[in-house]
Amino acid sequence: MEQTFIMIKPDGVQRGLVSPIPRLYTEQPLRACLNLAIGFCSGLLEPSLIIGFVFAISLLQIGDIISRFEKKGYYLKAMKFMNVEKSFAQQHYADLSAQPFFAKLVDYIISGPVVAMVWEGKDVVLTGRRIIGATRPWEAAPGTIRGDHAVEVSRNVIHGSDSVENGKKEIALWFPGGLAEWKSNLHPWIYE
Ligand code: DAT
Ligand code: MG
Repeated sequence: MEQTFIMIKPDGVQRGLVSPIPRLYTEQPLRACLNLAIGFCSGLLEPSLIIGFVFAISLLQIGDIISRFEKKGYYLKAMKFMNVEKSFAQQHYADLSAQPFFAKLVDYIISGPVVAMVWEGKDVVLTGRRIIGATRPWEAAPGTIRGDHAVEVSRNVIHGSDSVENGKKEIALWFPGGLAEWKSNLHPWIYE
């Protein structure tokens, strides 16, 4: 199965497209209240349940961007939340070093933390690019991440490898320690 490198860029992080709990409260207030009530009642019976409960809802609501890949049927193989050094950003975007926007692009990528991930699945490189949408957000179809969440090409929320070959290079660069070994129990329900 194919693997791709996906990165939520600093604007995606700052705009809360990753963070789970605030979205639950702003978009599904009734469900959030119900969850809180259940959590409170269980906490009365057993205080340690409150902590387990908060942890459980944060796992259930794993964020808009991440859940698009997960719902599609792809498997998370690695994820880290990190700040990037300038030289590292230059290395990641080395293919674009001759472009006039290169310096600006590098400054933007190091302007705040990013979420770096590896996703695995059938045709995940190409399909991942389709989920992300066109580079220029005004050309990205509604329903894609950039189509739904971005306006400017220089603030387009997310990166995805553009070929299997580049995916391998990017995964090696960002996750030199290797990936998680696991197989989802849903696998036979998603893949033939
Ligand atoms: P993609 O991220 O869709 O693979 P790319 O590899 O051509 O696109 O460019 C990398 C990033 O560089 C892109 O996501 C946003 C930025 N970028 C591309 N074209 C740009 C432009 N004309 N002005 C400013 N930033 C640009
Ligand atoms: Mg690219």
